[in-house]
Amino acid sequence: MKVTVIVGGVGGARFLLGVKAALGLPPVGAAESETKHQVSAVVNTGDDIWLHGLRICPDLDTCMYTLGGGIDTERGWGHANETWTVSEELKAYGADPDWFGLGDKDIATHLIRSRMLRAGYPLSAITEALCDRWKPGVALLPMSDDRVETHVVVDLAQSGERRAIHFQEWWVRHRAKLPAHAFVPVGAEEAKPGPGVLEAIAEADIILLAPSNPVVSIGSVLSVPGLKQAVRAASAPVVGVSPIVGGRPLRGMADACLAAIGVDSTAEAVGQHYGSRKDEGLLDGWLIAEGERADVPGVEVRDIPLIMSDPDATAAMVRAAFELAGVRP
Ligand code: FO1
Repeated sequence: MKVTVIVGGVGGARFLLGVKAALGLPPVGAAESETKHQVSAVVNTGDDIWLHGLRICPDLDTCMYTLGGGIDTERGWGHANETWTVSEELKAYGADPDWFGLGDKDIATHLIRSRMLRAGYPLSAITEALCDRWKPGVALLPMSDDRVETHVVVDLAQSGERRAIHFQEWWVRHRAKLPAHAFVPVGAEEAKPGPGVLEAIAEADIILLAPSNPVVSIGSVLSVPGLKQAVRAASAPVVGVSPIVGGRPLRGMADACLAAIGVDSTAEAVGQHYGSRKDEGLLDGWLIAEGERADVPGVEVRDIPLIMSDPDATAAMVRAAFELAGVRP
């Protein structure tokens, strides 16, 4: 069975562990024997940033480390057993910015990626090369090989002037506490879908929207021209998983992002935001948390336990999505 998942960072990576488990694949690492299942993840690259001369791709790296067994499970990003010597040295030099934590092991990934980018390799080929080591068991497809960076329009506290800052500065330096007026995927208009992305969507037996940030992750992926249309035109059923439980995101700050675009932090509001494929939207099915209700016209809604406490719990969510879509692995 071909499963294609639209994902962002931490939540998306955890969800992919469950997708693999639901298909009887080892959540971490690649399947030993031949498998009849193919999982493709279309990964958000709007969070990517150049820092200290290195290209950082948080969502791709979070998926790669999580599925390859190298993630720091506490933080949800970066390497396990990380050290911060280089970051401390950079701080000693007063090298800006000092608010983004770069672990020593993580820097090796960025050095390889930056060297290959400078040698002219596209991000998709670089990701494939990095995955040769990590063997995530999922095809990690950057949403685009072209540069798309999410910028956030905020009022700077001191002067009150309205400025666009990089998403990472808003997210990490300001902890998303600066009220955001808009999210702008800079470069999206000229971006083309990454290699394999349109095929993964067209050939899927089921398309899943991971419980990632609807605005800066799922929204960013679908800001690449042609991707939303591809999902809407796909023959596969499209099932989304709500990232909001009990009116709050389980992780991250999706509520701050949703507020900025005038969408309530409820499973119902996010489901309506994605919309039904029968209208102009994306969804055929929408999974929300047990006991909750959501009226999403034209979309079949089911409530199930949505806590991704471990790959098996997440696999139960994925199996519920398969059932809702009427597909069988
Ligand atoms: N998130 C933080 O809150 N603080 C950090 O210092 C930080 C560093 C970092 C380094 C590499 C990386 O791949 C991710 C990192 N993140 C950090 C997480 C990142 O900001 C978010 O995971 C995504 O951009 C949002 O999904």
